Amino acid sequence: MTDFIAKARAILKTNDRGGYTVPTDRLYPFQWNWDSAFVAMGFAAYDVSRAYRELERLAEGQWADGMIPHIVFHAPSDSYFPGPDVWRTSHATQTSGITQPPVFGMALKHVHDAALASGLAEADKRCAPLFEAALRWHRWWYAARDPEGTGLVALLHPWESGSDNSPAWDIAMARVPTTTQTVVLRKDTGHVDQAMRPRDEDYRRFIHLVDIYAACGWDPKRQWAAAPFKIAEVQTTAILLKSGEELERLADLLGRAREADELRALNALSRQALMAQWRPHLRRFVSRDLISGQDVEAPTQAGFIPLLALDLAPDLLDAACAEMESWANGLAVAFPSTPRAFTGFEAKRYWRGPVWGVINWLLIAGLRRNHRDDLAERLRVATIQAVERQGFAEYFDPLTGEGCGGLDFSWTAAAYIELSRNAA
Ligand code: 9WN
Repeated sequence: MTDFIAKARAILKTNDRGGYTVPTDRLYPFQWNWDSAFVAMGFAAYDVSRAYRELERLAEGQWADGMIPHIVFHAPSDSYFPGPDVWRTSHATQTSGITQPPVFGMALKHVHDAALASGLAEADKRCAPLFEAALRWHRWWYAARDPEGTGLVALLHPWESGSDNSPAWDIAMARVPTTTQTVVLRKDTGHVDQAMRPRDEDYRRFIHLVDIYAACGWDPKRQWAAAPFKIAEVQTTAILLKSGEELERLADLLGRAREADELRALNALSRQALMAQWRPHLRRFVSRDLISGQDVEAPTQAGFIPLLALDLAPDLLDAACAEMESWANGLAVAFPSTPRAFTGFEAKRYWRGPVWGVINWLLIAGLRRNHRDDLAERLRVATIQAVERQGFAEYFDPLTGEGCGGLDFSWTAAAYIELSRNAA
């Protein structure tokens, strides 16, 4: 084992709070949804039982309607805002009221494959209830976030994207008032430099949305009707589709023929809908703002995440890869969450330019699926080197390579473990 792998495992151990892993100490003191899915895949490399446990603890937060929330507040902490008192939800274990990208299905298949390969006797027994949880969550996505059956799922809050202050939301969020009923008492800027974080104005809008949805009693139908922010989103749909494909395979493995058929139909619908979001003149996929009816044209990494779940025709693939190359060229480290030529680019401000290990992980998987191993390998090596030079930072400045945000970050550790064992 190299020193870096040992350090990555030590970070996951330090951030363990009893079968679940916090993203990092103090800044994020609870269990986050997609962070835990990536972490479970990291654990799968050396401790499959712990990997299942990460997903089991996340599923404890699942609501009766099937949603798996973006935060599960297993134990109290006063170092994060907004806490449970702001969310005002009613699940037995305290949780937030919104969701996050559904990496869970991908993670479950990954963990289960590792469990079978290692001969874990209880593999099927551990997998079955998690498959059930994932399936219920996927049904929730299609029912609650695509009530018209378009195949694209919508987000009602930027935090649901996992890319909170992405330029993709600028136009839609400008319509959301900055007034709040809840007092905004930020804690994040007490942990890291405020120049790396979303702005105060962003936070007031984030909380304005929370107030609206809390007033709807977190009922999906009422929220859908009241939402001033509603984006049919390609990154989330691509992740849902990729997870849906993996769940389809798991259903076959577990002998669940009816569920396999159900997933096949949902996947086919999303595949077609996602493909329709390709824009040749932009050489990438775009989301749709359901309030204005307009394409979301701001350039972000989300435009390439559909490679994860689609097999692109050669001309589209050439165009997408050429566009990706043009964003990556000349940077200290790729892949940027926004290209530096874009006016909204900020090298250190969270999702407005920086490089994220888990985004690279998804892009690498998408490029490999589409047989672009060269570009995939360059991104893989870039990610590994960024960590080896700067440590397990939350994210990296694409211009300088500097590690930014929180330190000793769980998903960066998981990405390192996965990418360092997984050369093309
Ligand atoms: C809000 C934990 C999470 C990630 C998100 C990232 C950030 C939270 C915040 O941290 O979001 O969910 O308070 O900024 O944007 O992707 O899951 O690491």
